Amino acid sequence: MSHYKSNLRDIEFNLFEVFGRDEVLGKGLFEDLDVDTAKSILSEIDRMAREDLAESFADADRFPPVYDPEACTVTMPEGFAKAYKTWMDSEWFRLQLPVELGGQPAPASLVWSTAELVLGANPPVWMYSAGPNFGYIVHRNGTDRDKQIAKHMVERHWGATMVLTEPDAGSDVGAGRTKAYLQEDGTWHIEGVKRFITSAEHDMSENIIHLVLARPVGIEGAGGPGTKGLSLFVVPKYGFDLETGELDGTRNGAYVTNVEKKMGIKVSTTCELTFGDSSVGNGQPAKGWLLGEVHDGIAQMFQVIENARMLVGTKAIATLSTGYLNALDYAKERVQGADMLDPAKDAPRVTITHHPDVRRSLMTQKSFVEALRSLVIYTASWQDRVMQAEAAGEKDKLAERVNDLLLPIVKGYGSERSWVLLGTESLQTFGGSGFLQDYPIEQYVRDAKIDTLYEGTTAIQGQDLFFRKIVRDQGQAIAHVAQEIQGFIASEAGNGRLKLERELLAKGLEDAQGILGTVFGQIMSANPADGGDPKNVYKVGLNTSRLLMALGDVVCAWLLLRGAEVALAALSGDVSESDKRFYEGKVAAAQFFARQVLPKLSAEKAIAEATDLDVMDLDEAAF
Ligand code: ST9
Ligand code: FAD
Repeated sequence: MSHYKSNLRDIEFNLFEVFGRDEVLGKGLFEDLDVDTAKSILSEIDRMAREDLAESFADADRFPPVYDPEACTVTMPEGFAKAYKTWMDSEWFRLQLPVELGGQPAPASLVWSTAELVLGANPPVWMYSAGPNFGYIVHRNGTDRDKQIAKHMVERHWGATMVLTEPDAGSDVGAGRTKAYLQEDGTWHIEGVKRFITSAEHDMSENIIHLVLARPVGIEGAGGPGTKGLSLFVVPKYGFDLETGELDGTRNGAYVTNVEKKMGIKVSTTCELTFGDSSVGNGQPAKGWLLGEVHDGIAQMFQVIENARMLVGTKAIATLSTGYLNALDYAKERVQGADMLDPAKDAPRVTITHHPDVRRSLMTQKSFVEALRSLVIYTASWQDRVMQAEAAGEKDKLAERVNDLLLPIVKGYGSERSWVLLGTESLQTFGGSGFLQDYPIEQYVRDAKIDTLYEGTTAIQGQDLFFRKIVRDQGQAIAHVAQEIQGFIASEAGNGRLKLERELLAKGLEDAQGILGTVFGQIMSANPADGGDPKNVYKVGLNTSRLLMALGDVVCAWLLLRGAEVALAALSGDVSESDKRFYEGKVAAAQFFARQVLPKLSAEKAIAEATDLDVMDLDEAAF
């Protein structure tokens, strides 16, 4: 039986009942994709995820890829390679590609909904299969030569990687030392060692294209310090004919010189990647092309990173969802103890769903899962607007700003909540059995921990949210979202049934705004030009992760309550028995979240306000 338990009903509820995605389907950019087609795509990918992609999930964890250090190659486990082939052969990746690259553009909201299904069933399938989508980045930023390469990446199903990290350059990408030397024929030779590179070696595609950040040497106006001095290079594993894409029999000097042994997602290879070392492999240089022939590497790479941050948040949430549904099934079967109402020693034993603490735990899981799913699809709905505007040759500035604001919340807040709840609630529901490999939960916990780390740790997401998405944005996106939430609070949403929850939301919003105001105050008080103390910037650093989590809680509560409003309206009409249960569950989850999560924000606000510099002044030796 499949480990993966999906929730297609809730995905469709968000898409069509809450966020009205039928409005974008069947017209304009998406005219070839109507609602029925979208639903049949979801249904087919749901089936494939549960039946075909999920099958090798545990096996590939127990028997991970095998690295051969002599040949610098990796042999993938058979079952996983089969799942990967199934997914690539289905060519659903074309939903993310433009027509000129052989794609069938679909709204981001639909794409990320399908992503949840694949990422819940077997996350590395989605990650390894990103080659054609990397091709889109190469196409979008490229010269005619690069566009030709992009075409091969799509049509020949080549793998691809994003290559930023080095031993001394993790969060601090700008500390990277890998260099690029221009050759007479216009190509570049890359030299350096990159670390932790996902999918950099495997045997599932005939070629792998590495998108590498490196610092050009001896070029005026490029190669300076920090991230701005980095350029983006397209570096293939194997040489190929530019016209046809046929491999030309040459092996480029980019070799995987180690594959890490990890806590989770073991089937996803995490590689040390060595470029142009004469003592490695065939000793040949690592030849590459400068993407678009412009030195704009970090901005180009962030186009990949934005997609990957959405991916990581969606992966985390997908895992929490299947974790919760597995826990729920277990709780409905597991008989242990008597009902609290029946203290007799020989009282009948009941399933653990009868125990209040188990119910609290299950509802905590359900409400967060459904909130986070809503957050992903809400964010993606803004991406739909960005896509539509771009297709019309315009820019939807507001949609771009709001999407930018929400991305660190999807990634940072989504991964933190998911990883913690998987351990403290989903695994806990199983009791000791959750610790065993008989159930998928222990693997979920191990596999989900990475989501708070890669693509920018949670600390980096918090800083990105405050400094870039709020301060630099001059508060425009956050003001828009706050205004939407205010509108909901002031409405009659729920027709009396959500009155208390709207009050709680109002207080939660006020507290989150209070935290934001406090952090603003701290940054203002750090300006020496106004007589401030520069050290006060530490106070900001002590609170950006708190702000990230607080805004996440408020946005999630609001989205759940919007869902509850829709559910209450549906319940006032004729609904089937299963829909009745579904909608009642939506209302219950929203009320629970508003009542149990939002009141904690007052404490967070008080803590933010009381921030001092004690922890920064303490001698390191005292820690
Ligand atoms: C990794 C991979 O961890 C993990 C899993 C991979 C899974 C497989 C991959 C599959 C992906 C599929 C993708 C397919 C693609 C499909 C696409 C389809 C459309 N937003 O603030 P500054 C830029 S990989 C946008 O001064 P510092 C911007 O250009 C490793 N841009 O930063 C800016 O210039 P300006 C991940 C942003 O102090 C410039 O950077 N590693 C943003 O120099 C400089 O900005 C990390 O994530 C943004 N939010 O550097 C590193 N932020 O200001 C984490 C910056 O003029 N560290 N830019 O606009 C950070 O993010 C740091 O904050 C830092 C700081 C490096 C940016
Ligand atoms: P560090 O940057 O050393 O961080 C250590 C700790 O310090 C963290 O808690 C961090 O939050 C904190 N910290 C660091 N700087 C600051 C700061 N300025 N303010 C506050 N706190 C800070 N990279 C790629 O380029 N491509 C990949 O495909 C890829 N895949 C990966 C796959 C895996 C399995 C792993 C583990 C990593 C992968 N990475 C990849 C690298 C990943 O993006 C980095 O690990 C991550 O960005 C953090 O860098 P680091 O590990 O060096 O930690």
